[in-house]
Amino acid sequence: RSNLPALSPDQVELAKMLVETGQSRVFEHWADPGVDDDRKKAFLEQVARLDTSYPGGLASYIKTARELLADSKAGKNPFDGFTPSVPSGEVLTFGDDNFINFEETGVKEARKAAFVLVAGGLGERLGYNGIKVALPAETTSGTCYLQHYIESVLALQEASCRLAEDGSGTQIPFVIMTSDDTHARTLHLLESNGYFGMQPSQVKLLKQEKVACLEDNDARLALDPSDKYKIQTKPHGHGDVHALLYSSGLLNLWHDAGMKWVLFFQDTNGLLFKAIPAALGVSAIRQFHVNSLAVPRKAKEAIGGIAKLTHADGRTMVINVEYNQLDPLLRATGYLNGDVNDETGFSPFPGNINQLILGLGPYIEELKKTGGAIKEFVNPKYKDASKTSFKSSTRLECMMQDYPKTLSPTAAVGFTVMDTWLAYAPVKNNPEDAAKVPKGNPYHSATSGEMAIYRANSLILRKAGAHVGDPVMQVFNGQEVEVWPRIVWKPKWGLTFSEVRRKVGSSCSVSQKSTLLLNGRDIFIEDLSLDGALIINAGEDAEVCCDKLSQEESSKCTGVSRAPYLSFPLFSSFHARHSTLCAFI
Ligand code: UGB
Repeated sequence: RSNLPALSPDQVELAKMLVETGQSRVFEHWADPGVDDDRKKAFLEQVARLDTSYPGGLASYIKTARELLADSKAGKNPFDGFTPSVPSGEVLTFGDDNFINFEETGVKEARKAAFVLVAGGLGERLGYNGIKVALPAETTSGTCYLQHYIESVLALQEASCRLAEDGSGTQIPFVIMTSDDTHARTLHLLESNGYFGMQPSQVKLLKQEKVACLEDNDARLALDPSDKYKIQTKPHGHGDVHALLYSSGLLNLWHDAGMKWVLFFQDTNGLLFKAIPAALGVSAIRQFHVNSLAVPRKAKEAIGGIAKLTHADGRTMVINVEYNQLDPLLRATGYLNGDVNDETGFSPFPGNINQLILGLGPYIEELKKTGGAIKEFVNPKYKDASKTSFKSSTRLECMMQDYPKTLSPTAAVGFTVMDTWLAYAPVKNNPEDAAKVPKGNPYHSATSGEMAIYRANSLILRKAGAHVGDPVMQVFNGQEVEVWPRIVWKPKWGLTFSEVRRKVGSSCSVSQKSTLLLNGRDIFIEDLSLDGALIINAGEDAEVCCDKLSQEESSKCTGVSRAPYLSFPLFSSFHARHSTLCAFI
């Protein structure tokens, strides 16, 4: 105590708490009274931040850490007593009547939804120093992830409000969870780009705090190796999003404004919004409290499996089981072959892609009980089999998809399976590591993420009736990928399959080596034969029609200024061979 500078009563309480929770060692090296007082105060300020940003405070963090570290040392199976089975969910086939029906419902519901992007991670595996949402999702248009997400939400907003029976408008709330690593750069990206067309008041940034690192099985706090007056901290995981949303007060505001859904999504999935309308429709029609988006999963593939777990005492939950835990769990519970494909060629447990849709009302009720705290885990890297010391400090972590773990068994927890090509192409791995991925497994790199967008757009156009050339195989950055025509459109052009089908005639063709960029809402492609590059930029009020208008019709249309409508008679015989046509309206 004699080493402490003059402290406020709160700081005294915090210092006492540290001593009482077995953390006296953090004071041991402190300089004599009167020396380093500013640094000592800064230390206690950091402790105060760590205390207030964790549900239950730092004492609760240390207590939980001791329990989890003891379980980890004892090798306790977190699923002890549970037997897995395949839960029921909705399996969708892109473009069929069922899918279109869910999409229509989803678009109607979108005006009652809030979107939450978790973007606190730096993406160390990607080997990129900047924020991942600033990366281009594809290099044809150069649109970055954040712009794409915002434009997708705005397109949903516009389409949803058009369908609103009472004709009312709305602004879909858009929340971004940041961290110290990403906050300033995310804000800068938004501000320097006019929030990509969104009203700044629509966007809220919630910054997650890191948590204290632990140096041993007694959960003693680790000091920063470069500063003895600082506790070392590390990210706590995307599960923080629930506590942050709860404490922000936003959930109640949304509820009072008539919102019904909250959608959570990750930082680099350029396909996701192709799956969102139908998945939201599933939530609405099936009244799911929790709906996880999933894709067919190959047995042993490195994504978690969604499983129903039934405990010997009767408890049940539908939850993501990480891939490294699923196989041992199956083997331990009577599935002798563990995680294997069934007759469909896929694991019966759908693969979690970590995009969640929660019903707002039940979500608020649950968070009132938990404060948004999510069941944590610890993953210490031990020095040896005695498990008595760590190679480096560890910390508690939590995952947003573990939210259902505390729900009552009566909660409606389901999932929606979509084709992988439509819904999932994350960018997580650097080119070197991606090149080492065994053949046939997904690379999850910037290369594969970009190619997946062209593939999805090509397949959607095909389904809409257009003739799209077959892909060729090419190697980029050591990764062999399918290269489809570089077809890209703005979300407002083709938000749903019905929308795309309405705007594309069946006699269009696009060759494999072509590039087609549709940048505008009302662009209609009736009779286009493209073997080259075509970029159409159409302003808000412009309508562009690429078809076989007669000379007489087109002369009537061209230049009408009241409702700007421009047609290109040129397209009646338009074949762009190895050339580029840019039409700016
Ligand atoms: N994130 C945060 O916002 N804060 C954090 O503290 C950490 C991350 P990763 P991960 O897509 O297939 C998840 O690192 O955690 C954000 C699921 O857990 O890309 O390895 C971060 O910015 C896993 O079940 O992924 O694995 C990013 O947006 C599986 O679904 C997001 O959280 C896997 O994703 C995910 O962070 C997947």
